[in-house]
Amino acid sequence: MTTTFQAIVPTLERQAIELPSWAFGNSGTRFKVFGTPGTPRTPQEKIADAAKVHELTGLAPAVALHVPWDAVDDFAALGAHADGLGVRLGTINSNTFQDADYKFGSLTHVDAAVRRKAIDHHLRCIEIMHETGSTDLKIWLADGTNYPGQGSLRSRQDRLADSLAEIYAALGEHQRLVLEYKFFEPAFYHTDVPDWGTSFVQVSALGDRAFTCLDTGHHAPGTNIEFIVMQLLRLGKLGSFDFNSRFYADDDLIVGAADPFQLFRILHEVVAGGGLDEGSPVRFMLDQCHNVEEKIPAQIRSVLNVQEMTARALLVDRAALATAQQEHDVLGANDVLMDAFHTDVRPALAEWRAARGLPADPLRAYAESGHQRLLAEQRTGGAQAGWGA
Ligand code: LRH
Ligand code: MN
Ligand code: MN
Repeated sequence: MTTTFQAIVPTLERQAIELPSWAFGNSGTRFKVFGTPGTPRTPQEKIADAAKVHELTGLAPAVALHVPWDAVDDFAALGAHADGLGVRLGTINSNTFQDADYKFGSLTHVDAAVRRKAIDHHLRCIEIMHETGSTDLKIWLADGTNYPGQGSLRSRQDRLADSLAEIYAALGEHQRLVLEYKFFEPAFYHTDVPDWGTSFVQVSALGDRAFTCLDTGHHAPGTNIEFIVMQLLRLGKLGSFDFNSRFYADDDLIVGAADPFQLFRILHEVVAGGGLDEGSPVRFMLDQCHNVEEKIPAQIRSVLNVQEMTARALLVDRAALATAQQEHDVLGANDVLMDAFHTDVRPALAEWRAARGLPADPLRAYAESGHQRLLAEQRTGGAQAGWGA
Protein backbone atom coordinates (compact mmCIF):
# COMPACT_ATOMS: atom_id res chain seq x y z
CA MET A 1 0.00 0.00 0.00
CA THR A 2 1.47 3.33 -0.98
CA THR A 3 1.60 6.13 1.58
CA THR A 4 -0.65 9.13 0.90
CA PHE A 5 0.29 12.75 1.41
CA GLN A 6 -2.50 13.03 3.98
CA ALA A 7 -0.87 10.30 6.06
CA ILE A 8 2.42 12.18 6.34
CA VAL A 9 0.91 15.57 7.26
CA PRO A 10 1.08 15.07 11.06
CA THR A 11 4.84 14.46 10.82
CA LEU A 12 5.35 17.40 8.46
CA GLU A 13 3.42 19.58 10.88
CA ARG A 14 6.01 18.92 13.57
CA GLN A 15 8.98 19.76 11.38
CA ALA A 16 11.16 22.56 12.73
CA ILE A 17 14.43 23.71 11.19
CA GLU A 18 16.61 26.07 13.19
CA LEU A 19 18.26 28.92 11.29
CA PRO A 20 21.82 30.11 11.95
CA SER A 21 22.05 33.82 12.77
CA TRP A 22 25.29 33.97 10.76
CA ALA A 23 23.51 33.01 7.55
CA PHE A 24 22.04 36.53 7.49
CA GLY A 25 25.38 38.31 7.84
CA ASN A 26 27.81 38.83 4.99
CA SER A 27 30.14 35.96 4.33
CA GLY A 28 32.62 34.97 1.69
CA THR A 29 35.91 33.24 1.22
CA ARG A 30 39.46 34.07 2.23
CA PHE A 31 39.60 35.97 -1.06
CA LYS A 32 36.77 38.45 -0.47
CA VAL A 33 33.62 39.12 1.48
CA PHE A 34 31.15 41.08 -0.64
CA GLY A 35 28.49 43.17 1.07
CA THR A 36 24.80 42.95 0.18
CA PRO A 37 22.40 45.89 0.62
CA GLY A 38 20.02 45.33 3.54
CA THR A 39 22.35 43.01 5.47
CA PRO A 40 21.67 43.09 9.24
CA ARG A 41 23.98 45.14 11.42
CA THR A 42 23.01 43.68 14.78
CA PRO A 43 21.91 40.36 16.30
CA GLN A 44 18.43 41.89 16.62
CA GLU A 45 18.28 42.49 12.85
CA LYS A 46 19.55 38.96 12.11
CA ILE A 47 16.72 37.60 14.26
CA ALA A 48 14.21 39.79 12.42
CA ASP A 49 15.37 38.25 9.12
CA ALA A 50 15.09 34.74 10.52
CA ALA A 51 11.58 35.59 11.74
CA LYS A 52 10.65 36.62 8.18
CA VAL A 53 11.67 33.15 6.95
CA HIS A 54 9.46 31.57 9.61
CA GLU A 55 6.55 33.91 8.86
CA LEU A 56 6.55 32.80 5.21
CA THR A 57 7.25 29.08 5.65
CA GLY A 58 6.09 28.06 9.14
CA LEU A 59 9.21 25.91 9.24
CA ALA A 60 11.81 27.85 11.18
CA PRO A 61 10.67 28.71 14.70
CA ALA A 62 14.17 29.06 16.24
CA VAL A 63 17.39 30.96 15.60
CA ALA A 64 20.80 29.65 16.63
CA LEU A 65 23.33 32.11 18.00
CA HIS A 66 27.12 32.06 17.76
CA VAL A 67 28.92 33.55 20.75
CA PRO A 68 30.65 36.02 20.63
CA TRP A 69 29.51 36.83 17.07
CA ASP A 70 26.09 37.59 18.55
CA ALA A 71 27.33 39.61 21.49
CA VAL A 72 24.69 41.54 23.43
CA ASP A 73 24.62 42.80 27.00
CA ASP A 74 21.25 41.30 27.77
CA PHE A 75 20.47 37.88 26.30
CA ALA A 76 17.12 37.67 28.09
CA ALA A 77 16.10 40.87 26.29
CA LEU A 78 17.29 39.37 23.01
CA GLY A 79 15.09 36.37 23.75
CA ALA A 80 12.13 38.69 24.37
CA HIS A 81 12.90 40.44 21.07
CA ALA A 82 12.78 37.06 19.31
CA ASP A 83 9.51 36.13 21.05
CA GLY A 84 7.98 39.40 19.91
CA LEU A 85 8.81 38.45 16.33
CA GLY A 86 7.31 34.98 16.66
CA VAL A 87 10.52 32.95 16.99
CA ARG A 88 12.74 31.80 19.85
CA LEU A 89 16.44 31.53 20.47
CA GLY A 90 17.81 28.05 19.90
CA THR A 91 21.24 26.45 19.96
CA ILE A 92 24.12 28.39 21.43
CA ASN A 93 27.26 27.77 19.37
CA SER A 94 30.49 28.34 21.24
CA ASN A 95 33.41 29.91 19.43
CA THR A 96 37.01 29.16 20.37
CA PHE A 97 38.53 29.63 16.95
CA GLN A 98 39.16 33.32 16.52
CA ASP A 99 40.84 34.54 19.69
CA ALA A 100 44.63 34.77 19.31
CA ASP A 101 45.12 32.59 22.40
CA TYR A 102 43.67 29.63 20.49
CA LYS A 103 46.37 29.52 17.82
CA PHE A 104 47.50 26.09 19.03
CA GLY A 105 44.16 24.81 20.28
CA SER A 106 41.45 25.51 22.84
CA LEU A 107 39.96 22.62 24.83
CA THR A 108 42.97 20.49 23.84
CA HIS A 109 45.67 23.13 24.38
CA VAL A 110 48.85 22.03 26.19
CA ASP A 111 48.73 25.13 28.40
CA ALA A 112 46.27 24.80 31.29
CA ALA A 113 45.62 28.56 31.28
CA VAL A 114 44.36 28.48 27.68
CA ARG A 115 42.25 25.43 28.40
CA ARG A 116 40.81 27.26 31.41
CA LYS A 117 39.90 30.23 29.22
CA ALA A 118 38.22 27.94 26.64
CA ILE A 119 36.31 26.03 29.33
CA ASP A 120 35.19 29.31 30.93
CA HIS A 121 33.87 30.47 27.56
CA HIS A 122 31.67 27.38 27.47
CA LEU A 123 30.51 27.97 31.04
CA ARG A 124 29.49 31.49 29.94
CA CYS A 125 27.61 29.93 27.01
CA ILE A 126 25.70 27.74 29.47
CA GLU A 127 24.77 30.83 31.50
CA ILE A 128 23.52 32.43 28.30
CA MET A 129 21.45 29.31 27.61
CA HIS A 130 19.78 29.79 30.99
CA GLU A 131 18.99 33.39 30.05
CA THR A 132 17.60 32.52 26.61
CA GLY A 133 15.94 29.21 27.48
CA SER A 134 18.14 27.43 24.92
CA THR A 135 18.54 23.71 25.43
CA ASP A 136 21.56 22.96 23.24
CA LEU A 137 25.22 23.89 23.54
CA LYS A 138 26.94 23.09 20.26
CA ILE A 139 30.70 22.68 20.30
CA TRP A 140 32.78 22.69 17.19
CA LEU A 141 36.52 22.95 17.68
CA ALA A 142 39.10 24.23 15.23
CA ASP A 143 41.70 22.34 17.29
CA GLY A 144 44.20 20.28 15.36
CA THR A 145 47.70 20.35 13.89
CA ASN A 146 49.21 21.07 10.50
CA TYR A 147 52.28 18.84 10.55
CA PRO A 148 53.00 15.28 11.66
CA GLY A 149 54.75 15.41 15.01
CA GLN A 150 53.48 18.91 15.83
CA GLY A 151 51.39 17.65 18.74
CA SER A 152 50.73 14.49 20.68
CA LEU A 153 47.52 13.14 19.18
CA ARG A 154 46.90 11.02 22.28
CA SER A 155 47.49 13.73 24.91
CA ARG A 156 45.29 16.17 23.02
CA GLN A 157 42.47 13.61 23.03
CA ASP A 158 42.90 13.07 26.78
CA ARG A 159 42.83 16.81 27.49
CA LEU A 160 39.74 17.15 25.30
CA ALA A 161 37.97 14.49 27.38
CA ASP A 162 38.83 16.32 30.62
CA SER A 163 37.71 19.71 29.29
CA LEU A 164 34.44 18.33 27.94
CA ALA A 165 33.72 16.60 31.26
CA GLU A 166 33.96 19.91 33.11
CA ILE A 167 31.66 21.63 30.62
CA TYR A 168 29.16 18.77 30.68
CA ALA A 169 29.03 18.84 34.49
CA ALA A 170 27.93 22.48 34.37
CA LEU A 171 24.87 21.81 32.17
CA GLY A 172 21.41 22.26 33.62
CA GLU A 173 19.07 19.29 33.86
CA HIS A 174 17.29 20.10 30.60
CA GLN A 175 20.35 21.16 28.67
CA ARG A 176 22.34 19.10 26.19
CA LEU A 177 25.82 19.18 24.72
CA VAL A 178 26.30 18.36 21.03
CA LEU A 179 29.80 17.78 19.67
CA GLU A 180 30.32 18.47 15.97
CA TYR A 181 33.05 16.75 13.96
CA LYS A 182 34.95 17.85 10.87
CA PHE A 183 37.81 16.06 9.15
CA PHE A 184 39.86 19.09 8.08
CA GLU A 185 40.09 22.89 8.14
CA PRO A 186 41.42 25.08 9.59
CA ALA A 187 43.89 22.37 10.64
CA PHE A 188 45.10 20.27 7.74
CA TYR A 189 47.11 17.38 9.17
CA HIS A 190 44.75 16.27 11.90
CA THR A 191 41.75 17.67 13.69
CA ASP A 192 40.94 16.64 17.26
CA VAL A 193 37.33 15.70 16.47
CA PRO A 194 37.64 14.56 12.87
CA ASP A 195 34.84 12.03 12.56
CA TRP A 196 31.61 10.65 14.01
CA GLY A 197 33.49 7.88 15.80
CA THR A 198 35.61 10.32 17.78
CA SER A 199 32.60 12.48 18.59
CA PHE A 200 30.71 9.35 19.62
CA VAL A 201 33.52 8.15 21.89
CA GLN A 202 33.80 11.55 23.55
CA VAL A 203 30.06 12.14 24.06
CA SER A 204 29.47 8.57 25.23
CA ALA A 205 32.00 9.12 28.02
CA LEU A 206 30.05 12.19 29.14
CA GLY A 207 26.54 10.87 29.61
CA ASP A 208 22.95 10.73 28.38
CA ARG A 209 22.67 14.41 27.53
CA ALA A 210 25.67 14.49 25.22
CA PHE A 211 25.19 13.81 21.53
CA THR A 212 26.92 14.04 18.17
CA CYS A 213 26.19 16.79 15.65
CA LEU A 214 26.45 15.80 11.99
CA ASP A 215 27.30 18.65 9.62
CA THR A 216 26.68 17.37 6.11
CA GLY A 217 29.63 19.37 4.73
CA HIS A 218 32.21 17.85 7.05
CA HIS A 219 33.02 14.57 5.32
CA ALA A 220 35.49 13.40 2.73
CA PRO A 221 34.07 13.20 -0.81
CA GLY A 222 32.30 9.92 -1.39
CA THR A 223 31.49 9.32 2.28
CA ASN A 224 28.21 7.47 2.75
CA ILE A 225 26.66 10.02 5.13
CA GLU A 226 23.34 8.22 5.43
CA PHE A 227 25.17 5.22 6.85
CA ILE A 228 26.56 7.44 9.62
CA VAL A 229 23.05 8.78 10.22
CA MET A 230 21.74 5.23 10.58
CA GLN A 231 24.55 4.24 12.95
CA LEU A 232 24.21 7.28 15.23
CA LEU A 233 20.44 6.81 15.38
CA ARG A 234 20.95 3.15 16.19
CA LEU A 235 23.26 4.16 19.03
CA GLY A 236 20.88 6.87 20.27
CA LYS A 237 23.54 9.55 19.83
CA LEU A 238 22.40 11.59 16.85
CA GLY A 239 21.68 14.94 18.49
CA SER A 240 21.52 17.33 15.59
CA PHE A 241 22.21 18.13 11.97
CA ASP A 242 23.95 21.11 10.48
CA PHE A 243 22.50 21.01 6.97
CA ASN A 244 24.21 22.50 3.94
CA SER A 245 25.53 21.21 0.63
CA ARG A 246 28.93 20.99 -0.93
CA PHE A 247 30.57 20.44 -4.25
CA TYR A 248 34.16 20.41 -2.99
CA ALA A 249 34.92 21.07 0.67
CA ASP A 250 32.97 22.75 3.48
CA ASP A 251 31.15 24.88 0.90
CA ASP A 252 28.15 25.75 3.14
CA LEU A 253 25.86 26.13 0.12
CA ILE A 254 22.08 25.78 0.15
CA VAL A 255 21.06 22.34 1.45
CA GLY A 256 19.74 20.15 -1.34
CA ALA A 257 21.31 22.36 -4.03
CA ALA A 258 24.31 20.19 -4.83
CA ASP A 259 22.83 16.74 -4.33
CA PRO A 260 19.10 16.51 -3.59
CA PHE A 261 19.29 12.71 -3.80
CA GLN A 262 21.82 12.60 -0.96
CA LEU A 263 19.51 14.77 1.15
CA PHE A 264 16.69 12.33 0.37
CA ARG A 265 18.84 9.33 1.35
CA ILE A 266 19.81 11.02 4.62
CA LEU A 267 16.19 11.83 5.44
CA HIS A 268 15.13 8.31 4.51
CA GLU A 269 17.48 6.99 7.19
CA VAL A 270 16.23 9.63 9.64
CA VAL A 271 12.65 8.46 9.09
CA ALA A 272 13.63 4.78 9.25
CA GLY A 273 15.57 5.31 12.47
CA GLY A 274 12.73 7.16 14.24
CA GLY A 275 14.46 10.53 14.01
CA LEU A 276 11.20 12.27 13.14
CA ASP A 277 9.13 10.51 15.79
CA GLU A 278 7.68 12.49 18.66
CA GLY A 279 10.24 12.76 21.46
CA SER A 280 13.17 12.05 19.14
CA PRO A 281 16.43 13.70 20.27
CA VAL A 282 17.29 14.73 16.71
CA ARG A 283 17.20 18.48 15.96
CA PHE A 284 17.55 20.02 12.53
CA MET A 285 19.59 23.11 11.80
CA LEU A 286 21.01 24.87 8.79
CA ASP A 287 24.67 25.89 8.79
CA GLN A 288 25.08 27.90 5.63
CA CYS A 289 26.68 31.01 4.19
CA HIS A 290 25.25 33.04 1.36
CA ASN A 291 28.12 34.78 -0.38
CA VAL A 292 26.54 35.90 -3.64
CA GLU A 293 22.81 35.23 -3.30
CA GLU A 294 20.31 37.18 -1.21
CA LYS A 295 20.21 35.72 2.26
CA ILE A 296 16.52 35.66 3.26
CA PRO A 297 15.34 33.95 0.04
CA ALA A 298 18.33 31.57 0.30
CA GLN A 299 17.17 30.50 3.75
CA ILE A 300 13.58 30.18 2.51
CA ARG A 301 14.79 27.95 -0.36
CA SER A 302 16.81 25.89 2.12
CA VAL A 303 14.01 25.09 4.55
CA LEU A 304 11.69 24.31 1.64
CA ASN A 305 14.30 21.90 0.23
CA VAL A 306 14.47 20.10 3.56
CA GLN A 307 10.68 19.97 3.76
CA GLU A 308 10.38 18.60 0.22
CA MET A 309 12.92 15.85 0.79
CA THR A 310 11.36 15.02 4.16
CA ALA A 311 7.99 14.61 2.47
CA ARG A 312 9.48 12.36 -0.20
CA ALA A 313 11.30 10.27 2.44
CA LEU A 314 8.06 9.93 4.40
CA LEU A 315 6.32 8.70 1.24
CA VAL A 316 8.59 5.65 0.93
CA ASP A 317 6.39 2.56 1.00
CA ARG A 318 8.14 0.93 3.94
CA ALA A 319 6.11 -2.30 3.89
CA ALA A 320 6.88 -2.85 0.19
CA LEU A 321 10.52 -2.01 0.85
CA ALA A 322 10.76 -4.54 3.69
CA THR A 323 9.18 -7.25 1.53
CA ALA A 324 11.49 -6.56 -1.41
CA GLN A 325 14.51 -6.62 0.91
CA GLN A 326 13.39 -9.88 2.49
CA GLU A 327 12.94 -11.48 -0.92
CA HIS A 328 16.29 -10.21 -2.25
CA ASP A 329 14.40 -8.29 -4.89
CA VAL A 330 17.30 -5.97 -5.51
CA LEU A 331 15.78 -3.83 -8.24
CA GLY A 332 12.32 -3.95 -6.67
CA ALA A 333 13.67 -2.53 -3.41
CA ASN A 334 15.59 0.14 -5.27
CA ASP A 335 12.41 0.99 -7.23
CA VAL A 336 10.47 1.56 -4.02
CA LEU A 337 13.00 4.17 -2.93
CA MET A 338 13.28 5.78 -6.34
CA ASP A 339 9.48 6.00 -6.69
CA ALA A 340 9.34 8.10 -3.55
CA PHE A 341 12.36 10.17 -4.58
CA HIS A 342 10.81 10.96 -7.95
CA THR A 343 7.45 12.01 -6.49
CA ASP A 344 6.86 15.71 -7.05
CA VAL A 345 5.48 16.82 -3.69
CA ARG A 346 5.59 20.53 -4.49
CA PRO A 347 1.91 20.94 -5.52
CA ALA A 348 0.68 19.06 -2.43
CA LEU A 349 2.94 21.10 -0.15
CA ALA A 350 1.80 24.36 -1.76
CA GLU A 351 -1.84 23.41 -1.22
CA TRP A 352 -1.16 22.38 2.36
CA ARG A 353 0.67 25.64 3.06
CA ALA A 354 -2.23 27.67 1.69
CA ALA A 355 -4.65 25.71 3.88
CA ARG A 356 -2.56 26.74 6.92
CA GLY A 357 -2.68 30.41 6.00
CA LEU A 358 0.86 30.45 4.62
CA PRO A 359 1.80 31.62 1.14
CA ALA A 360 1.56 28.73 -1.33
CA ASP A 361 4.83 29.95 -2.84
CA PRO A 362 6.92 31.55 -0.07
CA LEU A 363 9.76 32.63 -2.39
CA ARG A 364 7.38 34.40 -4.70
CA ALA A 365 5.54 35.98 -1.78
CA TYR A 366 8.87 37.30 -0.50
CA ALA A 367 9.90 38.66 -3.88
CA GLU A 368 6.54 40.37 -4.39
CA SER A 369 6.45 41.83 -0.87
CA GLY A 370 9.22 44.34 -1.61
CA HIS A 371 10.71 43.49 1.78
CA GLN A 372 14.27 43.22 0.46
CA ARG A 373 14.09 46.73 -1.00
CA LEU A 374 12.71 48.06 2.26
CA LEU A 375 15.58 46.51 4.23
CA ALA A 376 18.12 48.02 1.83
CA GLU A 377 16.52 51.43 2.33
CA GLN A 378 16.23 51.12 6.10
CA ARG A 379 19.56 49.55 6.95
CA THR A 380 21.94 52.29 6.08
CA GLY A 381 24.71 53.45 8.36
CA GLY A 382 26.53 51.24 10.83
CA ALA A 383 28.57 48.19 9.96
CA GLN A 384 26.96 45.19 8.30
CA ALA A 385 27.32 41.98 10.24
CA GLY A 386 29.85 39.59 8.80
CA TRP A 387 30.86 35.99 9.33
CA GLY A 388 32.85 36.55 12.47
CA ALA A 389 31.26 39.73 13.83
C1 LRH B 1 32.67 24.74 11.19
C2 LRH B 1 31.20 25.00 11.31
C3 LRH B 1 30.75 24.98 12.76
C4 LRH B 1 30.83 26.44 13.08
C5 LRH B 1 30.23 27.02 11.81
C6 LRH B 1 30.32 28.48 11.62
O1 LRH B 1 33.06 24.56 9.85
O2 LRH B 1 30.47 24.09 10.54
O3 LRH B 1 29.43 24.52 12.88
O4 LRH B 1 30.17 26.79 14.24
O5 LRH B 1 30.89 26.29 10.81
MN1 MN C 1 28.58 23.27 11.26
MN1 MN D 1 31.41 23.79 8.61
